[in-house]
Amino acid sequence: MDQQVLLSELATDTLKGLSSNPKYLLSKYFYDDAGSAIFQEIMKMPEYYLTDCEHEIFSNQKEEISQAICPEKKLFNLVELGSGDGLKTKILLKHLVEEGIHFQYTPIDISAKANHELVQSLKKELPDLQVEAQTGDYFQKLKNLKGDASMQKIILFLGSNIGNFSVDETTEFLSRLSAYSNVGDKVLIGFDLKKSPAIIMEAYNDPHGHTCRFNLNHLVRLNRELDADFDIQRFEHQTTYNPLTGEVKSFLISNSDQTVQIGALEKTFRFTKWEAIFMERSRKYDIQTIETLALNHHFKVVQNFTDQRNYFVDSLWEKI
Ligand code: AVJ
Repeated sequence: MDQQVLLSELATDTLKGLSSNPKYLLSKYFYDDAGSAIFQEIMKMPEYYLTDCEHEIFSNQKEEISQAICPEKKLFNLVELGSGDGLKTKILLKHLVEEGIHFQYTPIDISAKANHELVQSLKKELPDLQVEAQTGDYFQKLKNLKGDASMQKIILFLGSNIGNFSVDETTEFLSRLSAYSNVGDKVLIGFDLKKSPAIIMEAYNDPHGHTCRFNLNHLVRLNRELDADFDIQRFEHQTTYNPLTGEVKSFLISNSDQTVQIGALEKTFRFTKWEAIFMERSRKYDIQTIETLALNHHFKVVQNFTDQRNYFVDSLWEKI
């Protein structure tokens, strides 16, 4: 049933995106099974510093993070939005369990498969941990959690996933996060920071070809799931970085005049030579902007946890 709902959502979003001018596709659809596997490859590239930085933050500062999220050692609910494989979170989970801190872990993910694997691995690695995995849209799930004001919530949104949002989407996301939080609840959000453009470009543009494959896989997915006939030889991948806005933008560019049929939409789309499809944004932030974002949404910044090179920050906020 879920599959059906997702499919029709993919169809509607694809119709909307490819009928727009300029054309776009939504980055949330990168993560089918093949795309998730390619993203694992991206995370393993030495040039993709984001994962290493956040891993370093969690490894080196787990004591400080634990202390800051639960100074009173009261029972709390650790909620993670888009938990995925939970690799970095496990460092924190292990530490909290070792410290004898009482909490429940609620990973929320759109992928039932990812959730199942996470729960299975936690059963083995941390058998005493209380886990309540939830599959589905995280705003729906968060809404349900708001009612339970008896337990403080700590909400994790890691990995610079927030960077995918436009300015409007960021406002929408943080407004809802704020609305579903009670005073005293906390959120820990991973932001990638502005840095030398050369370093950023190395991470996205594209030393091993993984990012290109990641983007083209979106078209392959449309071929399979929407009965489309994209010829991936006829699209080139390109990334730009704008240091004013902090936005990395990823494009697939048609290298010829062509038409593409999408069976499930019963439609044909024309691409002119060198026309671009906007595929993804990955926004880079500065600390000042992060603090303004927090205040604008009724949070105060409790503490910023950065890596040694100051490339990345996990920013801890409290609802006021
Ligand atoms: C998973 C959204 C954090 O934007 O850096 C990596 C996805 N895209 N390389 C990012 C991605 C191209 C990644 N996020």
